[in-house]
Amino acid sequence: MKKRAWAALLAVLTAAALPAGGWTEAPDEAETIVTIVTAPEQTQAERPPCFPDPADKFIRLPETENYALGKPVQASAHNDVYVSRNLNDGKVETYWESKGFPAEVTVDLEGTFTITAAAFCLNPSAIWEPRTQEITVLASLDGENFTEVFPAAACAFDAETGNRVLIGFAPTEAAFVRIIITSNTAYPSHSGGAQIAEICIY
Ligand SMILES: [Ca+2]
Repeated sequence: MKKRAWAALLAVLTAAALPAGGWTEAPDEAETIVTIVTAPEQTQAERPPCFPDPADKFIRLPETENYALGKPVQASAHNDVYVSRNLNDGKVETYWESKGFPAEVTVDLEGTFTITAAAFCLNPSAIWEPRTQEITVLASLDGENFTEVFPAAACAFDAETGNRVLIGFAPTEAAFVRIIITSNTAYPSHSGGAQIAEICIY
């Protein structure tokens, strides 16, 4: 079929599909049957009691300022791509892994604060099996002389409780915090090391 014949046929079909006089606006009456439904303002997700939030079992972290977040960090050697900046980037999906033991991390708080607690987090995914890591916490005002505020202890990480460890200690003035980790039951081999996704200081 030639192009002119196609155009004529298309015009006939288009005219047949349109109502007489072409398209018209919807009648005003349509607006009168619209029902407006209002609902209470909901500002956050709500969960019925019959669906408990898995996070309810998580160890609660303080809501006060985390003095370590984004601050300069120095750490002993790391494995592969698990570098020290992963320690306080605010993401539990990124972690630091030391190259052997003892592993040491020092956070410069960039100011002097009265600290009372520290938290150590791993990814809460169950892929991260339960483990204990022996951790010591020390504090310093000058970055050279450190005092122990939490003596070495086996800290248990478990995805069931959020893979978090929260420790408290006597209020201490600190500008630097040092963490020493001497074992990790999930990675004890010669090439293994400490694993921490986030260090938080409160
Ligand atoms: Ca991280």
